[in-house]
Amino acid sequence: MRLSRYFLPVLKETPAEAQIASHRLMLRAGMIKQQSAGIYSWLPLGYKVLKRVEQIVHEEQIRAGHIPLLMPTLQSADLWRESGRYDDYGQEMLRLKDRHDRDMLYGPTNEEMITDIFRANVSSYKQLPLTLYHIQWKFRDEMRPRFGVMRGREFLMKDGYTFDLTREDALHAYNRHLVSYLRTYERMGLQAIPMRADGGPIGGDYTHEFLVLAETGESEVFYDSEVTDLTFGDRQIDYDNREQCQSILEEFTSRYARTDETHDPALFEQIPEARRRVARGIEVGQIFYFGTKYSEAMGASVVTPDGSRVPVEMGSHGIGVSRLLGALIEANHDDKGIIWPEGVTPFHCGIVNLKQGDSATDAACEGLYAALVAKGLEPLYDDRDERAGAKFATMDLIGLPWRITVGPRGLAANVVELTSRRTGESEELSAEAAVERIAQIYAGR
Ligand code: 5CA
Repeated sequence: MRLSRYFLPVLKETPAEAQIASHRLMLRAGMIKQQSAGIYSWLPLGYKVLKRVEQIVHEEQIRAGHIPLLMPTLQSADLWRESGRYDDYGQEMLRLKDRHDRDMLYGPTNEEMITDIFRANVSSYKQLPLTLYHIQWKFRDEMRPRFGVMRGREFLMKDGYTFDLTREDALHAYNRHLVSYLRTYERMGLQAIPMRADGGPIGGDYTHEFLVLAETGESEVFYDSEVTDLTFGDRQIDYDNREQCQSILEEFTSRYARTDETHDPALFEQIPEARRRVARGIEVGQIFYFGTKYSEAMGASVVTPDGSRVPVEMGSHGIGVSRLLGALIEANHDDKGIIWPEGVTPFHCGIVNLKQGDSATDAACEGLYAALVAKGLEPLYDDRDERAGAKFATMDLIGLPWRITVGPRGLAANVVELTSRRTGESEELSAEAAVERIAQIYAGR
C-alpha cells in the first residue's frame, strides 16, 4: 500500500476524551472513530488489525477441531424467554420491536440460539462431541462504556459452544478450549493468564478468565508470580488427547491466580510473600462449563447408548476479539506510539523515502516495494512529499515492527537502513538483504 493512496486519518492532537494509552493511540493512529458512546467505526488501519486478530482466532479454533458457523446479531425474545434470561438480563440487553410488534433483541451472547440450532438437528450421542463457534458482533448496553474498544457497547466476540454426552467429555472440551486459548494469545504476542473467576450471567461454577496484566486493566487480580514464567511455546498438541490437555490445564492453573470475585485471602497468604502479587488485568477471554443449565430449560437432549434420553452437557467459551486490540496496545506501546507484535501487525514493514521526487530514491523504494510484495509481504510505503521527521513520526505512531529507510546518502553506498520499532536499533544493509531479513522474520506466520 502506498500511503499517498491510503486512508490513514492520523490526529496531531491527543484526544481529550481518551483516558488510557490504547484508546488514545487508536484514535491518534486513525484506527477507529467513535460514532456513539461505546460504538465505533473501524477505519482501514484498525479494521486490518481486527481482521488479523480474527484470523488467528479462527485458525486456532479450527486447529482444535471446532467448527465455524455464523448466527445473526438480532434474536427473537421468545428464545430467551425459554431459558428465563429475557427478564434476568436486565438493562444490559438492547431490546427492540419489529414491525409486527414482536420482541427482538440484539444478542449479548448466543447460548439460547445455539441450543435451538442443536435441538433442531441433533438427537443422538453418535453426533457428539460437537463444538460450534462464531465470531460475531454483540451488543451490551454497558452502564459505563469506556476506554475505547476495551469496554464497548457494540463489540466483536468469538463465542464457542460445546455439546457432549457426559460431564467428563464436557470437561475435556473445557480443557481443549483452555489449551487453544493459550496458543491463540501467545501467537498474538500476548501473555494471558488463566484465573479462577465467577460465572456471572452466563452461569456455571467452573470458569476461568484469561487476563493480560496491565495497570489500566479493569479487574483486580491476585496471583503467584510463578504463573508469569509459564509459556506455551511451540508444543505439538493432540486435541483429542485427554491426558495431554488435562496436564496443560494443571500446569497453567495449579498455582494461585484469581480475580477479585473469587479471591481467597487465606489461600493467597499461603504463597511465600515474595511471590504474592496484587495487580490489575484486562479480561480478554472466559471459558465456562455449565452442564445442563440451557439444555434442560430448552429441551436439548440426546439418546444415549442404552436408549435413554439425557439433556446434553454444555459449555461456552469466549474471546473478546475487538477488546484484544486495546489489550495488545496496552501491552505494546511507548511514548511515540504503538509497537505491534509481528503476529498482528497491519503491515509487515514500512518504507520511508527520505527524498521523495528524487529519481534514484524513488526507484529504490519502488524496487523494494515490488521485491517485498513478490515475497508475499505487505509493506506500507510512505511516498508522501513530507519531511523525514514527519514520516518517522507517523511510522512510530502506527507501530509497524520494521522500517526500511531509503535516502540518497545510503544509496550512494548501496545500503538502506533497517530499524526495529521495538528496540529502536538500526542496521545498514543492501536492499536485497533487507528484503531477505523481513521475509525471514515473517516466515511461517
Ligand atoms: N457466552 C460467553 C462465552 S462464549 C460470554 O459471553 N462470555 S463473556 O461474557 O465473558 O464475554 C467473552 C469476552 O468478551 C470477555 O472475556 C471479554 O473479553 C469480551 N467482552 C465482554 N464484554 C465486553 C465489552 N463490553 N466490550 C468489549 N469486550 C467485551
